[in-house]
Amino acid sequence: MKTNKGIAFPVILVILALLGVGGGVGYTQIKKIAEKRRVKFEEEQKIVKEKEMKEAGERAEKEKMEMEKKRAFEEKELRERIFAKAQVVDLKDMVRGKSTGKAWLALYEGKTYHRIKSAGLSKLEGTSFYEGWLIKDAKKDDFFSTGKMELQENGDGILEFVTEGDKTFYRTAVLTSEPNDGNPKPDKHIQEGVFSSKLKNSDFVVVLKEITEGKDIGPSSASTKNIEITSSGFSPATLDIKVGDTVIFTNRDSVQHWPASEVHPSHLLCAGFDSLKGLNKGETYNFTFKEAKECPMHDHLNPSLKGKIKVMQ
Ligand SMILES: [Cu+2]
Repeated sequence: MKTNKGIAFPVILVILALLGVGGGVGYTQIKKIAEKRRVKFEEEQKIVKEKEMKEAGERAEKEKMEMEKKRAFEEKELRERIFAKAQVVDLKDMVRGKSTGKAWLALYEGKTYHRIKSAGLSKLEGTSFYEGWLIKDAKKDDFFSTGKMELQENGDGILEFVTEGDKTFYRTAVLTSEPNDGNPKPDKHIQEGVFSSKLKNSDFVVVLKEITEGKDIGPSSASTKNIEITSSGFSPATLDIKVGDTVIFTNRDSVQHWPASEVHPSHLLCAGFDSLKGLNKGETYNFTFKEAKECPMHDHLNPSLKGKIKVMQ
């Protein structure tokens, strides 16, 4: 073994050197493989993430659509409940045809709801269409369009119109046929009906009980009370009501009045109770009181005219 010792050392060196080179090569290869794996892993992660994001987006979209559907359904149901309590008038056929129709008009929580339902209408030529109108005074050009009516194959048509503010002064409901000529005035009257001028504006006000999951939670005795505003102020000036009751303010004076809760001028004591504009003679404003509290009020255009509504449980 003695002779081998001399050789053994350089041999070991060579082996170590080879191992070193080999190790070096091996290390570089391992590094390359690791890098490849890392890139592959990152790519996979990216795909997984993208897929997750896409799925989350699709879920959100689906939820949004379902919410939209629900909202549309609830809105439709609300409309039906409003129209069930609205004023209704029969529409006369103005061209001696065989069509029939009805028109509805209501004021609910500051919005005007209007509907025309017709049957037996004839198909129009070319690009002509049926259009609804509410007219106050045709001579003074005081009218507005309530939109196009889509006609079904059988000649039935329905037109629904909702707008901010009280438009129940517009008592003549008309359905016209319109050539597609861009003329913004009503053309040929096809059907017409007039809501009686004897009706007061408060007759158009609709009050609904609140509904949650099909159950009435509002007080079953919810009712409507009237306060008139004259030059001497609110009449009655104090009123006791129950939660859920609606108060209809009618201006009986020749000058404008603006009912609102205290404190002038911010009107935040009973939030929402504020007509937000001066009411003209005969005009109404209604507010449903949903909280049991005292609501002192005033005329915003003449703050010395005061009153109080006490809302009880
Ligand atoms: Cu005020």
